[in-house]
Amino acid sequence: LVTGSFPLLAEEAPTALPLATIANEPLLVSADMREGTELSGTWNYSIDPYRAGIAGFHGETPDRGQQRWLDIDVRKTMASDNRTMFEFDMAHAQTTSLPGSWLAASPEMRHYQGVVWYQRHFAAPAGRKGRYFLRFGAANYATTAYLNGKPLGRHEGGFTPFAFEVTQTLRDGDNQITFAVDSQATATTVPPTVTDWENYGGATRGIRLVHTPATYVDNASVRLTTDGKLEAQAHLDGASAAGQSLHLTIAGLKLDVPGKTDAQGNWKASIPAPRSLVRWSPENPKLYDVTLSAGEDVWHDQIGFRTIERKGADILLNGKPIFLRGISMHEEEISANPGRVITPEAATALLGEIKNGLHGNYVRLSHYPHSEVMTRAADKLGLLVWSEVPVYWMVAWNNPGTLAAARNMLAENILRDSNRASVVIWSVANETPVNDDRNAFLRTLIGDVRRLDPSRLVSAALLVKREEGTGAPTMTMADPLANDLDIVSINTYNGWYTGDRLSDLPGSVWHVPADRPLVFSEFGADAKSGFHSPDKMQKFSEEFQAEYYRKTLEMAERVPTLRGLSPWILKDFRSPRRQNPDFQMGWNRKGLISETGQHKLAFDVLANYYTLKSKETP
Ligand code: GCB
Repeated sequence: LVTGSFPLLAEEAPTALPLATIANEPLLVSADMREGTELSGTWNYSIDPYRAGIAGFHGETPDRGQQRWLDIDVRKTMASDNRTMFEFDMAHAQTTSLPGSWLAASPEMRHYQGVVWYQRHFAAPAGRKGRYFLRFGAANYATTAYLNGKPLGRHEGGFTPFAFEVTQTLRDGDNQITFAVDSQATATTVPPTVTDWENYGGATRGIRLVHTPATYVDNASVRLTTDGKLEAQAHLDGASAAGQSLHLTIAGLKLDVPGKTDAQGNWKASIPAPRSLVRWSPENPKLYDVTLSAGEDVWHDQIGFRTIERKGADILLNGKPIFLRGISMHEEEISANPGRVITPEAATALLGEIKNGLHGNYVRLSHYPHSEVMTRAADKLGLLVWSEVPVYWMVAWNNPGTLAAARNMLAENILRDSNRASVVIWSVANETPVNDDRNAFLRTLIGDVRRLDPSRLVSAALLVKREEGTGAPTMTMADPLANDLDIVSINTYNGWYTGDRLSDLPGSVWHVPADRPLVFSEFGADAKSGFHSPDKMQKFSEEFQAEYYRKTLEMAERVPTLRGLSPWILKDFRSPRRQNPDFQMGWNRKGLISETGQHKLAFDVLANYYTLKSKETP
């Protein structure tokens, strides 16, 4: 299109590109089950620290020489036209492997935050028909994408999938994708600049060209309701979406439900669940093959059916009270590679430590939506999941753009995982300060969850008011948001960040709502794997961490409404905040497992506790 033609059209300026949100992007629910072209592998990349490819030196359209998305052979153009001026040459830039954070691409990239451009070529599938979508599993944080020199759009948010339709932009034979990812957090991004984890910039999850028929199932879900029905819904997109006949088939239940979409391409059905239905649970994570055939499209997923409710202070799974034996987890592999790529094998290994090592039934996926690979692994392995959006610490509560970004990532997460039986709790925030603006912001998110997914529970990790006593402190839930949540979740670090003696912890007094389940969503202490001290009171020793767990668990046992735990954290993780030169060196050491996979003493303390707990309640 633009080879040799100057100047660029105004609408090609990246800042003018449409922002992909759930209101306008293809949802492609269960896209990972569809056929497509894998675009993982080798990509060229080029850093752009001054964002010269995003805006020109006076803030307008980028300078000619910086337009990295152009479909041109720079060398040839320069050789044939000496008016051409190029500062870059993507085709000859260094290469890296995607998906993966650029922090691992080279030593120079280890601490880079800003814009990186990526480019690769691929051959269009032969005999194209139907529709094609370029889908990113996630790219952190803001992405601008181009195909064959044409702008596709932008996306904000580092942990949820997004897609652009490219049916018209694809061409026969060779195609060129270029995209820029800006990892720079600001005061208005979600999360903002200060977090307690590494900001892994880049395309950290898979990129695929997804193929569908001309009319396809864009969104579909099937779930079990508390009154014993299977509730199905679907939305078709395309020219023949309206009045389309379809069939929902669940072979394992001998179920074949015919239907027809309405004028908007929507379909809904509610049928009594067959008696033979085996409910999904951590003990028996039964998944059914579910198919929705609509016209030329066959939508497919593997779905478990279960119910989750709150009744007074109880959490009911399939109608029975349950205690959440869990742990929190960052999206970190058990290896020292900072690329942050989670493969199915890595996800199964990590969750296996919880399920088989700790005898757990639950994981808090903190502090952002983890890869769909992870929630699929949780479905298969049988672990309940808390999924969170990165509304973390200090967010720009007053900024409408910040709220819009948070709402969009929450909606993208809910839509992506609507068919995951494992996901039972949506969390809207972590450790945020109580004030009117924040309360309004979080209530909007809670309202979104209730509207988009009334079938699951909503929570947020809150802080409590602490009053010193003579021995143990008194802890009071004073956050008004507690009343808006199904589960009151509290992060507590008494005995680590406070001066409490560990022996005093069990005597702590907890004033928490009596009518709601309480979960200790975090507690923890750093320990450097292999650092031992005969004195249990030596911080950073494995002995201290183990004793801290013993005493905190004793404390937790005394809270009558306690229905779950997700201590901090499964595995040591990178955090620029943690620079103690003897013990941390850039790692938060609160893991029960070291970054190289060594179990610390506290691992067994928690495992023994959960073994006992599993005998009390399933
Ligand atoms: C917290 C945060 C978590 C931190 C942890 C810590 O309360 O929610 O993100 O990493 O404490 O280690 O201090």
